[in-house]
Amino acid sequence: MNEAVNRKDGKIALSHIAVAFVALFLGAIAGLLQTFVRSGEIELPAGIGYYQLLTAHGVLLGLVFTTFFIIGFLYSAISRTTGTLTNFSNKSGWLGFWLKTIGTSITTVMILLNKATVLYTFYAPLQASPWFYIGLTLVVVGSWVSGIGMFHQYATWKKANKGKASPLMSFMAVATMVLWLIATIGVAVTVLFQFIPWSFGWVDKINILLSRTLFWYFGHPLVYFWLLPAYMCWYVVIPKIIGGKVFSDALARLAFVLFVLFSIPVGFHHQILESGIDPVWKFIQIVLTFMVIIPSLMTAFALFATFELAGREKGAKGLFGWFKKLPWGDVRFFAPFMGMLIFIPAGAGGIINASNQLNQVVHNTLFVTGHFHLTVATSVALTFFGISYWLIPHLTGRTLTSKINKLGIIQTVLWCFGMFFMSGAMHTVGLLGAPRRTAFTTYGDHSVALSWMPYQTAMAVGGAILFVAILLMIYIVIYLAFWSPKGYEEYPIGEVNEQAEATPLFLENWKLWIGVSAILIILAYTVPVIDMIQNAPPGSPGFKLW
Ligand code: HAS
Ligand code: CU
Repeated sequence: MNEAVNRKDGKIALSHIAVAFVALFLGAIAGLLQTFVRSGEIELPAGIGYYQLLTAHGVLLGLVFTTFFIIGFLYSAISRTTGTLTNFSNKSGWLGFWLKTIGTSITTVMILLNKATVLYTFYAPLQASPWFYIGLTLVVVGSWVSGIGMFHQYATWKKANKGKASPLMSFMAVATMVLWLIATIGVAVTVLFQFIPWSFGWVDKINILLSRTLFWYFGHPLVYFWLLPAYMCWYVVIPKIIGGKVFSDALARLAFVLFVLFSIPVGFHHQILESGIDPVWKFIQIVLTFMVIIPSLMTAFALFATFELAGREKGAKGLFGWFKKLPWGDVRFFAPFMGMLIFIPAGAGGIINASNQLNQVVHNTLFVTGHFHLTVATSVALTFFGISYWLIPHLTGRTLTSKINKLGIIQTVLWCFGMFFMSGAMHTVGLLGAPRRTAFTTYGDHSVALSWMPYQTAMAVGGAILFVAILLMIYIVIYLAFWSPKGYEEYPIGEVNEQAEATPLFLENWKLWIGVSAILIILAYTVPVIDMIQNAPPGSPGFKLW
């Protein structure tokens, strides 16, 4: 097995990560300004709209930062664990990168020109310029090309190592991309067959309910596409950093398989309050939503076990003695760990969202915005930062210095503080009824709306702290890429605990898992989608409300 990612292959990962951090920086500026507008502190200059910024923020952070970082990281994981990339995988890596980058540029320009102020969910009947949708299509097609490149590499390894379980990291990368490919079919169908013809004016009307359903068919697994690479770090990288072992290879693989099975047929939990869907089908999809909580609970269990076993190995005593043995001063551990810790309340918030009665209270309020700033913007983002501290120097042939390690710890603490204020205020004010996706308004000085104001100020304070943290992160990334001393930084990959059971090979039976996944999707979606098409209302023309 190669000790390092091959330099030539490493460039694919590095290029993706570079675009990811540019997007992070631009998206963060939008985020900072939003919190200020929303709290009534400032008005935007030069005709920039609040919703325009909100679109830029969601697209650049939710879609661009994540997708680029993830594909870069997965490419590095595959090439680190299966050896030098085949010619085909290398070429696909680059083709995928360029398609995604061109697509992202088109989409971003359309948003900046104020021709696509439709938010990152681009709900119909809001209608953007067709180029916005074409840009998104290129991003999706590019990600497919990248995925196919990874599958090819994995298949080549499998052929050369018949009868053996693949390296855990590669398996996880493949599972993540399988999930992504199945999920993106939904968004591809709605964009190609609904949004593009409609925005060019080839057809006058769009079936709104169908477009939203196809969006959420994709939109929910999207959140696991963000989460699974973080889980790769938690399952495989963290054990190595803390001087422990992967608790169980089989459990980790099973968790990933369960995500492939259950993360797609659940989109209706975003549409609980959407009319036109029979409650029976909502109920079925909510039951499946509760199934997809299980692999996260398995992950929590495996992590606690990993921590405890590593601690006992180092002489920890008692129920919680292991806690003191964790390497608190190592940012490669500390940043992802804070991500895990915050995933406990973040996941609890998700379970609240998914509960029918409670969803009536929180839907379309800032509570939901609070939820996803804990999940994707803290658990996932802090883990991605945690990965960057070693991955960037690993790929550039440099080292993580103790000064940057310290700065990284400060960065993590600032992030948690900022998020505490911002997301904490969002959750609370959401329960008081403050809607999400709105600019500053007091609704004619209504007393209820006025009671939200202090929380919106707290959101702005949190947003400002987070912005400082972003600047620090950007400095760290640039330092690690260009200025850090030359040397070798380890790519940490944990070994599996010897006492764990051997991994059953059926876990790698992709035909089986993709088959079961297809059955679940057909079960959960066929009848309601036919109903949406057959009993569709007349359809809607496009609106540009900005
Ligand atoms: Fe969610 C809305 C339900 C997870 C992201 N979610 C959103 C949106 C986003 C998002 C972006 O059912 C908004 C979309 C929009 O714009 O409208 N979500 C869930 C559920 C889960 C969940 C049930 N969400 C996520 C993750 C996300 C994410 C992960 C991003 C990465 N979410 C919803 C629902 C809505 C929703 C509704 C729609 C709301 C509405 O009405 O609009 C579950 O997957 C959560 C399971 C997680 C757990 C936690 C396990 C804990 C672990 C950590 C262990 C810690 C350790 C360290 C070991 C059960 C693994 C501790 C150490 C110590 C020493 C203590
Ligand atoms: Cu969801």
